[in-house]
Amino acid sequence: MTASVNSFNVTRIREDFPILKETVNGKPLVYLDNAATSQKPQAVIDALVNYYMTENSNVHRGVHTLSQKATDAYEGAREKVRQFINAEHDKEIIFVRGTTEGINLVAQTYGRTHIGAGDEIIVTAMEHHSNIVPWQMLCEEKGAHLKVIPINDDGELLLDEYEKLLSPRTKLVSIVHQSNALGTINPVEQVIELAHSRGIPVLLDGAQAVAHVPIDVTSLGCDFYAFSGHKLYGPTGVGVLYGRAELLDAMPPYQGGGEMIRSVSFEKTLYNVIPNKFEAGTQNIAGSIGLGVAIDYVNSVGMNNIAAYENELLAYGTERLSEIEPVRLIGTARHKGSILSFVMDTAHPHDVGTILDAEGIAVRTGHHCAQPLMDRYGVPATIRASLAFYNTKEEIDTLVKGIDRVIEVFSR
Ligand code: C6P
Repeated sequence: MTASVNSFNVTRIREDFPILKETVNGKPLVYLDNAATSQKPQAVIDALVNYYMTENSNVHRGVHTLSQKATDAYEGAREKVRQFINAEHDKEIIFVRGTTEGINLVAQTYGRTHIGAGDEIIVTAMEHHSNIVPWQMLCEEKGAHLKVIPINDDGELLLDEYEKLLSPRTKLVSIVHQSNALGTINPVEQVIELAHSRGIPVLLDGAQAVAHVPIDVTSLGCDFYAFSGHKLYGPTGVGVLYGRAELLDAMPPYQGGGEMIRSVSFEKTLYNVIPNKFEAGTQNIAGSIGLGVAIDYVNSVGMNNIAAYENELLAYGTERLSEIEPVRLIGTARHKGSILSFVMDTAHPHDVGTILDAEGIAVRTGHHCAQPLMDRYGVPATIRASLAFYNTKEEIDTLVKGIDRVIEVFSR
């Protein structure tokens, strides 16, 4: 155990998240659905209330004091995001609705400009639908092809197969940083190096990774990085697309409207510079400010502390679940984030989820928006316990007791 984990005070941290005091079905809430969305610390809730009570105004549009305050707070949040992922420039941070919108933005702008008939886009077998469907839509429109990097039974990418897929027709590699359904943390450095050595840009879907591992887009060297605020303890409805300035500058706009223009006439419209070029219309101002406060919060805990503590929880959970006979873990990669996905030979995932809910335990059951991955494992669905840094070993024990209850019910 490292010194940082020793100094990690989870009891103290739990005090910051009011919802963790709730009861569900008469039992204390055990929230293990953090990959779907994370809970919000009081500081983020207060920031939203405070914004609407004291600063609410539109940004970049008024000379009046409130508008200036809101603009400063909004642009301040952009700078916090920049620092958090270590991007070089603020203008490389585009506020979007979430990971889904970030990937669609790249598909509809970069993709439509650079990808044509016969070209290829590479994804992996473990993608969320958000990193499959936008590319399929583009492929259908352009006559391009989607290529899929296979995985082994542990849920690890087959890098040799990846290398074989790279061809002069490959125009983009778009892969998930951490799988939402398996927990696998992909070797993105190697993936990027192999693509870049052939001049191919790389997009990383950071929806899950951003809350669990420190992200440094500059040292990674990725071309695009997309994530959602709500998985990083921030509000829903806001997310980030990072793009290298050189690429964003050259891309056409995504949506047209206010803010994204420099001048408009009926003859010709001139577009704004980045990031405004990609932020058409009134943005989720409160959400962006709330995301900035969520970043302050996780920074105060420390991303390295979070990662170390969650690894400890994951190891404990893996050990406990592996001891249970009918439980089969899906996703046993050597390098994993804090996700425990499993099936039980004796019970359907939805029944397991319902019984656990009666015990106050929130897990997600289903295909986790990764149907091709479920097909790869030959299962329709899994039960997924996804852990955050406010979870505890005692909660994992409660999960184990809940699974014992499932076994009892199904053995009758
Ligand atoms: N995964 C889950 O329960 P949005 O919905 O845009 O915030 O995020 C989409 C998304 C993209 N990529 C990955 C790897 C994701 O995990 C998600 C969201 C949630 O696993 C909801 S389906």
